[in-house]
Amino acid sequence: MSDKVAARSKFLSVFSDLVQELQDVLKGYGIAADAIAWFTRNLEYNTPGGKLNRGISVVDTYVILKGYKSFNELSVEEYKKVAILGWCIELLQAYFLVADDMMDASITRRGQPCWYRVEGVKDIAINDAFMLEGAIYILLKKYFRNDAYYVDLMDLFHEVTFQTECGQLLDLITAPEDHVDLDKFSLEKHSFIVIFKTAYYSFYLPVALAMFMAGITDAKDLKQAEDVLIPLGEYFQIQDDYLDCFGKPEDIGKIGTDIQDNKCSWVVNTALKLATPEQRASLDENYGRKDSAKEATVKAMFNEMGIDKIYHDYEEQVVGQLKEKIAKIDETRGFKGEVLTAFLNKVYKRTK
Ligand code: GPP
Ligand code: MG
Ligand code: MG
Ligand code: MG
Repeated sequence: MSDKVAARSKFLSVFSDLVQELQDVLKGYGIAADAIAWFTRNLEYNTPGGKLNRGISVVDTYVILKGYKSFNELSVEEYKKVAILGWCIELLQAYFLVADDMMDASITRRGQPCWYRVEGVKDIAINDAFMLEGAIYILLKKYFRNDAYYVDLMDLFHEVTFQTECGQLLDLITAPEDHVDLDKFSLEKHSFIVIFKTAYYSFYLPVALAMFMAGITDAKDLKQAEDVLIPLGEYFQIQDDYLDCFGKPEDIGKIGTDIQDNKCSWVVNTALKLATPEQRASLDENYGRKDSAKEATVKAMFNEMGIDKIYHDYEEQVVGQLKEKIAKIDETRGFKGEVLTAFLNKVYKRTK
């Protein structure tokens, strides 16, 4: 078994305990058995099916900060706690995705139908999303209430959740379904949207959680982490936008919807910057329409404009800048640049 497969399978083994523990909470409330079964199905359908990068990153970061060679050096209790923090991010992600897929009218997620499209679910998915979020705080309380940093963890989850909701808000109001106005878009607006809707919870949160558990919490170190992880998360979401248009559904596990959904994505913003008046007129007419022929016209134009090459140039440039920043990390208080390099390596040139 490769180290990566072993790390994933150990992390997954904690999930079954956690399901059991959450079921016990519901049993304690005396709720009907079919509600427990529903909640279990919600947890199992929506939480563990993805890449688990965010969750496993909490473990990886903690291992690096503590100076261990691998997660095998953690005690059983220590592993469980850090993995619970990882699963709390995966629950947060599950909560966001269940809701986001309804808002984006998406079809598939992680190679299966979006939860709200599963037989019999529909709008119950809204409550299911809330319950995935609620599970985070049940677990934090169970495992961390006696730790001095318990309030820091809760605070961080609350703040990052709110930041993500702010990003989602701007994402949604910039892309109304019934009215296309490409003048509303800009790369600056795009940058705000993606930093808030993705970078905080996907990149800053896993590292900050591991830092709290490892006791490396000087404000200067949290800031050093944030200063690299936010631009790294921005790059990651630009990849997501790129892959939505140019990726293969069998690689990314979802069918791109950004063009038809009128999304303020990096791809369209880059095209708008370069468009001739004719190309702009065609974008005005074809972008953001629920019509696959119009979508194909837009895609053909993106290809013609060489967006693919611009993306790859951007990627090399941003990765170079991030490496320079990481090389300058001050490690005197115990924070380590290696944490950030590990993240960068997971993101660079991903296809899924
Ligand atoms: C994903 O963006 C956005 C989120 C996961 C944040 C959702 C936030 C909420 C408060 C619900 P996306 O729509 O581009 O992702 P995907 O392409 O995976 O659907
Ligand atoms: Mg979406
Ligand atoms: Mg969305
Ligand atoms: Mg996307």
